[in-house]
Amino acid sequence: MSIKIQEIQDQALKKFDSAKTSKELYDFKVEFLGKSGAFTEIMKSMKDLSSDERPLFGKKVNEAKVVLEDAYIRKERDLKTKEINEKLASEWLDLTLPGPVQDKSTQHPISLVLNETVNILSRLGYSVRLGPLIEKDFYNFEALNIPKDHPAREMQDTFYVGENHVLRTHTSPIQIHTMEREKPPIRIIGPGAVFRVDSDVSHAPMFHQIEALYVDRKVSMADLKGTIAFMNRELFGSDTKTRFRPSFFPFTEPSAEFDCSCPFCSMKGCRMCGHSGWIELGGSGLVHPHVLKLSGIDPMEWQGLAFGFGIERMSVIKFGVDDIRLFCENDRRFLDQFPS
Ligand code: 2NM
Repeated sequence: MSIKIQEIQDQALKKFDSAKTSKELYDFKVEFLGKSGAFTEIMKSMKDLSSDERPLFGKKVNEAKVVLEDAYIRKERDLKTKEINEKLASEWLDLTLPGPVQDKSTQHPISLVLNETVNILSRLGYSVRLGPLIEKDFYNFEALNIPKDHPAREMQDTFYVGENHVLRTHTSPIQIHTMEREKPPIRIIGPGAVFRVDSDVSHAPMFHQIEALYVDRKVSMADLKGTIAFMNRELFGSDTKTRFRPSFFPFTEPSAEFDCSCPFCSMKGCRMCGHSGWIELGGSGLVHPHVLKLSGIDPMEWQGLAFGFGIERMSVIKFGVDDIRLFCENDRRFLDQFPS
């Protein structure tokens, strides 16, 4: 019987030794040491032995198993090492290759000008109010003293939404809503998208505006000029000059358009300023007493200043953009040139 054990052990050791892969080795292990392997079979023959032969037989089988387990572990370690070395020799990684490129995000030039203006005016006590894009005729025109026969009300200039509603043509309705809802003193900025039937190289049907409103006792043109001059210096540099030209708007009296000294040529005259040294920025004025009254504010007690400008135009001036269509095309070659 012990000869049989020795035979199986030798056979197993020979097979283990001949294994070329760890998979093959494992299959041989199962063949001898597995549940229905050679040793399990031989253990079954124990029942044919006499009771004094059995302990010795059991001992021999266990010894043979230990020898094989040990041989298996050593052979497996050799094969695994060999396999890893072969893999290392045949495969390689180029650790000098660049990693995957992470797209960097940037702020849209409209957001940059909007955020900067909000930051500047917030230091003067202004806070932001928003409003709907679709407005009643009353808030977009009537409350702003724009008469029924005013050309801005024509279908050719304004997008109508049914009989009594329009896509807002300016952000002034935000100021009207605020004056109706809040008590003076009021110091607010209304930024947002506005819509006009207009489309050519320098006009888009949707663009963005910022309008500011300050209602308090004894607000004057001096406050208006100081506020706008400060904003322009902060936006374009401390040596920027501001100029006011008399103008007309139905919702302000008096009204003035405002310019800044040309930041491109320091007023020497260039293509950007049409060789005048000045660049037109926006409109302004003292809120018309009739507009205050319509919004529930007593013009004998309170006065208001208001001003507004187009954000695209401000962005064109600040960044030297030469085509306003770039603002809504989402071309990364354009957008990537702005800071994040
Ligand atoms: C401008 C120019 C001048 C303005 C007036 C008002 C309101 F509602 F208070 F009357 N909001 N915005 C205003 C005045 C806007 O933008 C070119």
